[in-house]
Amino acid sequence: MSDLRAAQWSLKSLLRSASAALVFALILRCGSAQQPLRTLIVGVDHRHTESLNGDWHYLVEQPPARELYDDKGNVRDGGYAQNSHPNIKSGPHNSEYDFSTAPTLKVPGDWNTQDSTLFRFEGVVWYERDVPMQPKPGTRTFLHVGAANYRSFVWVNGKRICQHEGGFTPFDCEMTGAAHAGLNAVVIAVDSTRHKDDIPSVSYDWFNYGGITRDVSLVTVPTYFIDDYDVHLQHGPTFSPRDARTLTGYIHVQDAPAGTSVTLRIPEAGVEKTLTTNADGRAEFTVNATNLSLWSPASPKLYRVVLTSGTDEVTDDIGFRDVRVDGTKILLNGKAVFLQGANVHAEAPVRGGRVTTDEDVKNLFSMLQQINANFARLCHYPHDERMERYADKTGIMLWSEIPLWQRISFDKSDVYDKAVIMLHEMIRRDRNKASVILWSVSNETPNNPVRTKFLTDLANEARHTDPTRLITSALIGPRVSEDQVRQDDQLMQALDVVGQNEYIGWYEGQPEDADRKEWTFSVNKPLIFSEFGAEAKYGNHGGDHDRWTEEQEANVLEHQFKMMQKIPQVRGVTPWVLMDFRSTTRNIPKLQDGYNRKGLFSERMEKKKAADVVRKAYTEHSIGKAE
Ligand code: GCB
Repeated sequence: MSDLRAAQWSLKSLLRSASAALVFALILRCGSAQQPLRTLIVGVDHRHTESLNGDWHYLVEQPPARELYDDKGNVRDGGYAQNSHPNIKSGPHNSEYDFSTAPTLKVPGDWNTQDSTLFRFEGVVWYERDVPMQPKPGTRTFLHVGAANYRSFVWVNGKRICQHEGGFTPFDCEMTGAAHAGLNAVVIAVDSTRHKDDIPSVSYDWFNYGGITRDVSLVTVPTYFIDDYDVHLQHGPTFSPRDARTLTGYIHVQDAPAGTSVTLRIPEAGVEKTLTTNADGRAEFTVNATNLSLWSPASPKLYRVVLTSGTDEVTDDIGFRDVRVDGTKILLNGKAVFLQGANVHAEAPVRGGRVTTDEDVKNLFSMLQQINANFARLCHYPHDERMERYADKTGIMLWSEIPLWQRISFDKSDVYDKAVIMLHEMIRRDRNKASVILWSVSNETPNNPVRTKFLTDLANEARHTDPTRLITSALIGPRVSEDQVRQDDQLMQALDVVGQNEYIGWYEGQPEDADRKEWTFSVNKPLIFSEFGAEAKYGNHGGDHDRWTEEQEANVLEHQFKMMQKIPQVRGVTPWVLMDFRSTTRNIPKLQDGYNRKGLFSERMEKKKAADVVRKAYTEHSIGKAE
């Protein structure tokens, strides 16, 4: 890390300690109350659901948010959660708020880009919607929230039904006992306040978009229903494409008694099998498929998979493929691949704000296509499921990451538990997506024994939860001031693929310095240069060494690629970053104006010179070899 970066880091630490005092009360308030999430329905976007997207009434509460938290920090069930209405004409007023006449926000959507007074707001926003329902006997209804940042609390008709922590993974709250025929008041309080022991912690280089940022729906299912499943190509100790015909995995039927029947059908692969659940509601299977076409970027074949249990049926579109490492090679279906991609933040091109629509996703992928990418690192948190679906269909390989960014409270066991929950939620949602080949446990964490133990355990947990994918992390350091750069971070021992971030030519030294660097790694594993780049304002031109110009950004990337060509174990590159994105820490007027400008494209999708450098290198496959 350069001195500048080190200074940035310590400045951030300072600010953090200052804000720590401010947030201390809030930590006390929220820190211990979270319940681990039990239900998470997989494949909701492929189920028959009733969308609750659209207008929700909202009320804003600035910290300390006494409607949501009492003075001891406990969540209150009185107040706004009760959705009472003021008795305006006759008085006395029994309440002084009224959701029914309050303005509305669009769901899904961050609040910051919908109401200009909330642009920098971090605190609590209360959402309310009257939901008509006709519950039928023998059915259960869940409120599915694709993601809400960061803490969410849900009431139905005044009864609290669940809460969730984490801004980027889905949760499902059972409404069955609380809902009735007719209109039901659904109130969701979302708190985007940052705390030290959150994941991410208080400081990060992206915009803290608050609110219900992903789709919301009602999922109605029978008493026993399929909540989770995993259908994948058998992952044995060796792989041969000729023998790749065995599919294996499990189907889980929530609350089912042992012996409940479940059917798995994949008509195009000639699979039809009836299974029975064990005492945990789980039915494991291993079946042979006929004429299986494996998923790959060249042929992103997806199979229609139909799961049935009683009257519950789920269909999904799943690709089958094998990914593993062999020495320093990454093998997809037994063939060595070189990953050429870019880092992608979940920010909507042109209109700004969080990605919420198919159009946003298409726009992001269109920029990946322009640089000829076969890969993307979805940083720094799980993205909208639409991204994985799109990548599945179009054959882009993905890296998916939990929001464990730089410094978090590695010394606290409850923070570890939280990281495990986030990891499980990410894997559970996306384990059936062929495009996802890498799970990342973290980004740029300080190299010390406490963090190494934390992340080694987390990497092992990821591997245990999903032994069919590769585990990675983006490392930072060592110092690159010398020409000999030796990376010997012990965390690499726990990874299948090493991610290396560095910013030679931007945070450290000149672009040409990269030419002289000789990297060695203490492990013989595949390496992805997971971040490198420089800032440039679109349309700002000058010489190759004029900072903030498109020319300088392009120059940095050219020298980076030269450096990487000399490192035999490089198996992938993802420049930082596909598109300029909002960050509250980037405040140089006229150049940044609140944006991190390291994009290959501007936030309006305007192509910078750097994008052409990347496209050329990817088209010529000149950066590295697959083997
Ligand atoms: C990094 C971080 C990334 C930042 C980037 C930058 O190392 O991983 O989140 O946005 O650098 O631009 O400084």
